[in-house]
Amino acid sequence: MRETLEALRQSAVGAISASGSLEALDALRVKYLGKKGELTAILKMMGKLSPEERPVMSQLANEVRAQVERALEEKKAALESQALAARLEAEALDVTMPGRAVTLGHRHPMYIALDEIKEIFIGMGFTVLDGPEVELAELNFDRLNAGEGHPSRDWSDTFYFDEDSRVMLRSQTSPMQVRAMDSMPLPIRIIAPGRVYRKDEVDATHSPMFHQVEGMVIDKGVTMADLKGTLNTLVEALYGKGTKTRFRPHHFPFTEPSCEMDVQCHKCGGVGCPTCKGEGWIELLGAGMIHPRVLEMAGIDTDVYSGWAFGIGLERTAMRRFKIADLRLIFENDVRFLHQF
Ligand code: 2NL
Repeated sequence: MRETLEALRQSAVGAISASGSLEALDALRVKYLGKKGELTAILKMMGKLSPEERPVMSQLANEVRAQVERALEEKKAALESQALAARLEAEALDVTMPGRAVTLGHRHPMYIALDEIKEIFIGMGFTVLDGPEVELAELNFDRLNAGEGHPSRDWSDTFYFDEDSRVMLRSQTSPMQVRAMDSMPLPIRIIAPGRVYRKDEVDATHSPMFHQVEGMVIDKGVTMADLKGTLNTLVEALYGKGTKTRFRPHHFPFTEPSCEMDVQCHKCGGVGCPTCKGEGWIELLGAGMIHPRVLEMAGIDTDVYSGWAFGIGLERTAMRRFKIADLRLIFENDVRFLHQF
């Protein structure tokens, strides 16, 4: 039995020191010390020994067990520290490596231009309204004094949803202003920016979808002088103090009197150049005193209240501001184009 125990000690210690993984090590523990292991098998034969031999062999067996256990523990500790070292190596972080640049997005040039206009009007006490792009023709046309038969209602100009021409994509943001007249207490100072739709062929200056900002003031004693003062303030904020404007008579169904406002050409100072097509002036927006019939349809007493309104196309403003030659660039959203702003 002594030989068997010595042989076990040798083979166990050898196998343990040669093992290369924690799994293999655990298998060795089971093989030598487990319930069905080799040492247990030897211990079971102790009963067959003489009373003199038994304590001697027991002591030897205990020694062998203790030595194998120690070998197992030491090897386990060695394998674990090896694994930790390998992991630390693999997960090493080089804090001196140059960083990877993050590409940041930014606002679309159209919305840079819109935000600027919004800020100017918010500064003058206006509220910004948002509303539906799918509208009732009643709000888009009838309530704006463009009744049945008005040319702007034509099927060739408007995106209708139904045969009876009752539901449509709004052709201007004015229906929002009608909703405001119906729902807000007077006085009213609002702007209504947003997308509008007209059946136009796409070219360098036209798109079936574009953006507009309309604005409106209704209060007691509001006159054309308020309109001019407010729009001059807008122009000076956009193009600099002292920028000259000019108001020309015009016609819109929803305003009376109506006008268009030009700004003096920033390039040539009014002399005439390619930017202003030799005119010295650049058309910026349409405006006017709200037609009494439009106010009356909203139940507003025209003996007490009056108001003015305007509409400005955003694309044209942004194109001028960022020197964009073709409207299509604004909607194509090629990032190489957009990143220039
Ligand atoms: C243009 C002209 C304009 C309005 C829009 C308006 C709205 C209501 C009542 C009266 Cl609710 N007027 N809006 C007034 C004058 C001109 O737009 O050339 N837009 C690009």
